[in-house]
Amino acid sequence: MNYTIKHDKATNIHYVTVSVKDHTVTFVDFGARIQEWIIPDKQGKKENILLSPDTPQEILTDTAQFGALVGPVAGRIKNGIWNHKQFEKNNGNHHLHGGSNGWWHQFWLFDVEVVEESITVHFMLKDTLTDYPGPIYVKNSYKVTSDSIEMTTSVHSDSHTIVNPTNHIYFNLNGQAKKDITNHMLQIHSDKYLETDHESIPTGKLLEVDNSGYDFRKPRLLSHALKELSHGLDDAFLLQGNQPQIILSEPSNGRNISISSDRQAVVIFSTTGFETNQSVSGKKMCSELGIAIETQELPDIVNHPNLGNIDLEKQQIKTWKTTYAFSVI
Ligand code: G6D
Repeated sequence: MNYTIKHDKATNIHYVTVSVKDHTVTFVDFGARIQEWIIPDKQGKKENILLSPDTPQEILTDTAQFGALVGPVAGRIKNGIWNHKQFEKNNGNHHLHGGSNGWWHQFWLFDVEVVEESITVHFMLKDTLTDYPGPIYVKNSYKVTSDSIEMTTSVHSDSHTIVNPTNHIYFNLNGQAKKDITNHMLQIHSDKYLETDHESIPTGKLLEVDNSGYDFRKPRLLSHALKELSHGLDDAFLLQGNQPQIILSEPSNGRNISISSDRQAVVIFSTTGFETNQSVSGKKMCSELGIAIETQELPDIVNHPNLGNIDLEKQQIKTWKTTYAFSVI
């Protein structure tokens, strides 16, 4: 069990690499990112299972939030308006992922805590750069155990504001993004998904997954599922209590990720048709090279209060936990 810290002078980015038993995780202070996660396959071959921007400069200029802690509010806010306040319209006519100065695009402070069986990297941010009422104080901790990353996010503010963070982690269990994700199996314990319009804005209606292409209650091969869903997946599923709620696997190499969360929902983004100039894990980003799994409260919930709320009252503390566990079967 050990950790190292590397500093890239040109970008001022710090890489914190933590090794515990059979896996190694690298975090980055710009965006409080899970940058790389190296796990074995059933032959014992250790490879990176995330989409990871290849250079510090690519992290600095990233616009797809690879592995980043997104906030104050992940997802879209229709027309960027909340409580008569106009947020930045950085996605057409709407506000997305906390805006261009969101938490994913800020340098966080960090420290490392070593205890007998685990190493935790704590990231801390006092957010004064987004135009949300605040400042918002956020602590995002990643506890690396023998077989998991336990992410705990805690927020408070001296003002009444809104917060709905997520980690925008993109998986590719083939390792080093050597193939696309259509050979993966996906299971989601969810009976309902959120209807959206042509601009990916929620209508506020929760639809039954039963008899639809959104039914992942039993494990499904993504090559089949993504053929049924012509635009791929960029959708929020209401999570049930039984944990783990989301299981992603690559049967031929035995890699399996189970995700357990106390969050209300998960957004699954299959990156179908998502082409950017970015190079990730040694490849140019292309359609279905990775799958993002983003636990959070339902998107655009400020416009659908019947579905819940993401208000953070003055001096209120909110804390959430999502655990990413790996196994080899
Ligand atoms: C696209 O609609 C998708 C988002 O869900 C995703 O987070 C982003 O690309 C990176 O806007």
